[in-house]
Amino acid sequence: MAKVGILMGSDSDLPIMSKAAKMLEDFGIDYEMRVISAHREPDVFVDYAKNAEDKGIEVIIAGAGGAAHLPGMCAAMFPLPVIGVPIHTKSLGGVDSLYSIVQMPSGIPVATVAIDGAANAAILAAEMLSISNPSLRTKLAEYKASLKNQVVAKDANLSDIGYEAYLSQMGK
Ligand code: RP5
Repeated sequence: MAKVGILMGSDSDLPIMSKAAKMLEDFGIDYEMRVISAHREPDVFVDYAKNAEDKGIEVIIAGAGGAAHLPGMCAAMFPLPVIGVPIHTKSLGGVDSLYSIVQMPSGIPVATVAIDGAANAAILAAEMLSISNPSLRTKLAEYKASLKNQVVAKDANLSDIGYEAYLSQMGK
C-alpha cells in the first residue's frame, strides 16, 4: 500500500518529480504518483487531499511551479506532513514557485526543499517514515555513509593525480 503520495501540478513537472520516485524506490518505499492540478481541477484535488489519509498515505510530496498552490492547499487539507518541491520556471527561475510554497501562514506548514529538489524531498519523506521503521533508518544511514565514501574517494583521487589530471578526468 502506498505510504507516500507524489503529486505534481502538471506533467511538465514529471522530469523533476520522477527523481523523488526513483529515490523512494531505492529505499523500498511504496508510493503513488499523480498529476493533479489545484487550479485546473479543484474538485479532483479536494477529493484526493480529503481521502489520502484514509488510503494510508502518510506523507505527501507535492511539486508545482509558478503560482504554486498545490503543496500549500494539500497542507490545508491533509493532516500529515507535506513536503513542497518548487519547480524551476522559465520566467522567474523558480523563485516564484519557492516563495509561493515556503511562505505559508502560521499553523499550516509545508516543509519546503530547494528549487527542483525532488530527491531531497524523498529523502526527507523517508526520514519521516523511519521514525517508526528501524530498518528504513538503517537504509538511510547506509545511504548517508555512501555519500561520505564518494567524497573520501574523490579527495583521495585528487591527492593522487593532482588537479590538472582530475579536471581532465572530469572532461573540463
Ligand atoms: C503549475 O504550473 C505546474 O506545477 C507547472 O509547474 C506549471 C506549468 O504547468 P503547464 O502549463 O506546463 O501545464 O501548475
